Amino acid sequence: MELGLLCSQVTRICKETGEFILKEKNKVNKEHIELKSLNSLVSYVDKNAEEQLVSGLSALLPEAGFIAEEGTSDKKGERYHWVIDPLDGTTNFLHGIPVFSISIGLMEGDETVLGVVYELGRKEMFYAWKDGGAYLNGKPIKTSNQTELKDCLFATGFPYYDFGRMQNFLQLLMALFEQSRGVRRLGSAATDLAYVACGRFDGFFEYGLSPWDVAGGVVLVKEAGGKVSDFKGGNDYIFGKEIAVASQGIFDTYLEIIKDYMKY
Ligand code: 2AM
Ligand code: CA
Repeated sequence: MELGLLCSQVTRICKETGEFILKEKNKVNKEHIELKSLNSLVSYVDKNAEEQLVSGLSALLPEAGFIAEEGTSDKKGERYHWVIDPLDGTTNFLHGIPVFSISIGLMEGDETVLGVVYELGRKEMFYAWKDGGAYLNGKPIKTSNQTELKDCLFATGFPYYDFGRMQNFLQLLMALFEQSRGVRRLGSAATDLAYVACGRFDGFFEYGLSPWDVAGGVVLVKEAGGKVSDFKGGNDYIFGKEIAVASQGIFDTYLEIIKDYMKY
């Protein structure tokens, strides 16, 4: 399969759905908000956007299955699966905060081979495919070349349902506050990963995430030269609900700190 060509078709589909989401931004109001589970908001915008994406992607690669946040399709594929978050950063979207993305990953077996993150607040299209490099709006991107923690800016997401590990998480944050340039919390994991890929952030970590929050972004980070793992240093970061990514030059030091505080 020609992944580069497929990737450009996926970005076209994302652009169309992105226009729909942005058009609805000014219409959606508190009455449209539904609660899926504790703190987990959704509206008709997420659902309609996902239907559009599933229909566009089905036409591109009919044999592929889906793992999609809003459950539009749970079709099983033999070899390929699209992993879709139609709106990553829904809470931002519904509160009028401008960081939210469409995130799409393609898995071939256990491997993520194509990723697109379209950040709608700034209309930035990030995309990458296996062995093809990573790009932002047509230009190649690379992770940062930092080698010292004190020069690094990190991103994370705050726990919103699994509060059992909160003390470890807060102590990890305190250690990073002291040793780095700072920590940001944008509210969209897909965007955080894209920002690591283009060198704006030097690293990102979060626990409690779902496959659709990270599948697209990890391809960006890897193809931009960064490293990706779970908190133990293993490969269970798509379905394992724990992810740590960073530029090559600081990854090992950074992962040791995460392991230390998260007790691995
Ligand atoms: P979502 O907007 O698609 O739900 C931010 O920490 C990351 O966690 C986002 O990728 C967000 O994806 C996900 N997330 C899911 N539910 C969340 C919630 N209730 N609050 C904050 N983030 C949530
Ligand atoms: Ca979502």
